[in-house]
Amino acid sequence: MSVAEEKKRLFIGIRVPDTLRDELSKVKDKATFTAAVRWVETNNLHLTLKFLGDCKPSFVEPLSQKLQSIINKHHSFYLETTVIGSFPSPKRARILWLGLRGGGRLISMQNDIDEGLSEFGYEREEREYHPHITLARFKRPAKIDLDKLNNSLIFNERFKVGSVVLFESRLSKGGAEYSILKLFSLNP
Ligand code: 3AM
Repeated sequence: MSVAEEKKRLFIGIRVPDTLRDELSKVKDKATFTAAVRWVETNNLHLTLKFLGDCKPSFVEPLSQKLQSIINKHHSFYLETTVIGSFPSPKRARILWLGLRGGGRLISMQNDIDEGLSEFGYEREEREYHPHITLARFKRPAKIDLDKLNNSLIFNERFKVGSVVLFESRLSKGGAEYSILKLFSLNP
């Protein structure tokens, strides 16, 4: 077995509820982009809190203990959808996302995770955390009409977040496949 096969590609995130997943699966039917775009599989839709990259399997246990101790200090909260946007800009879009608003609880938890994992040598995120669900990736920077897309779709979803997930991402020619390695329940 090669070294690459031994490692697990990990990230910490939040699952998207089925109701919102179903709504989001309709975005691609409304989008009229001419640029080449790869849509995220409905099952893979998630909110990333921290990307960890390739990790040794033996790291999963100490990582999980640390995450558990962080999550134990936080309570469940609600997230609300905002609008569809793009990174880095609509003129040169690489990523299409749905924005989320989570008030202080999401930001405080994400900040604690970011800070807590610096103990393991992970760099702290310098950019401001911008909660989003990635919907699609453009193969090349594309100019897109976000107003048209947002006007054709109305997202007004509010959902409860009761847990945080340690995901494993497996990359293949067919795209990424995410599976739940561990689930950490927030306090009610
Ligand atoms: O949920 P989003 O799309 O924000 O882009 C990847 C995805 O984020 C990101 O981790 C999430 C789960 O795959 N990601 C992938 N490679 C990355 C890297 N090298 C990365 N984030 C930072 N550095």
